[in-house]
Amino acid sequence: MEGAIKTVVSVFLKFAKGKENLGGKEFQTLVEKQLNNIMTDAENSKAVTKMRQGLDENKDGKISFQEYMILVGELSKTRLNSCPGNSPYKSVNSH
Ligand SMILES: [Ca+2]
Repeated sequence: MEGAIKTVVSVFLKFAKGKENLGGKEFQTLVEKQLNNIMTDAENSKAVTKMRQGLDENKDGKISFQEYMILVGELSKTRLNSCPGNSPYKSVNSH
């Protein structure tokens, strides 16, 4: 658990390159490099742009750490739902 938190934080810092936000390009790179195993659309730049717009709560075109955490939470939920054997929850939106 501690390791996972450190990873989540260090990934953000690495791709934000010391800034407080991920720009569009940085976000795209992060998704491509880090999430291509769990996201089918990771290399589809249109899909990633759409996802970024959905996460961008204050509409400044950039992804803050807070907005990035929304993504991490959403992906964690998806992951939980995709493992019915390990999950105490029923998958509501399963395909
Ligand atoms: Ca934002």
